[in-house]
Amino acid sequence: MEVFGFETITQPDGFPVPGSRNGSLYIIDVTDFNDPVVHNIGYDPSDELLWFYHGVTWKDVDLDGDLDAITCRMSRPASRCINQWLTPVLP
Ligand SMILES: [Ca+2]
Repeated sequence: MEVFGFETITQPDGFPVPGSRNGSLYIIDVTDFNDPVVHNIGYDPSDELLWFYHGVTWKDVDLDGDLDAITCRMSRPASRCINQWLTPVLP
């Protein structure tokens, strides 16, 4: 509610096991529990690495008054783990 003005669930997705797929970071609008709307805010079509997201902390990083998503993501096969800062913009 605090970030988007309506009820949401934040869902980090993916895990680096054989046969797994690319993960992402999803915002799920649960205003209507019978018709949830899923928004993918972690997907970058230009990125060729497979990323897996492991958690989210909401913090206003740039001090603009809006909470930003800080997440840790890991890639496969490079096995890099980095912190990422996302400004969530829903379509
Ligand atoms: Ca901000």
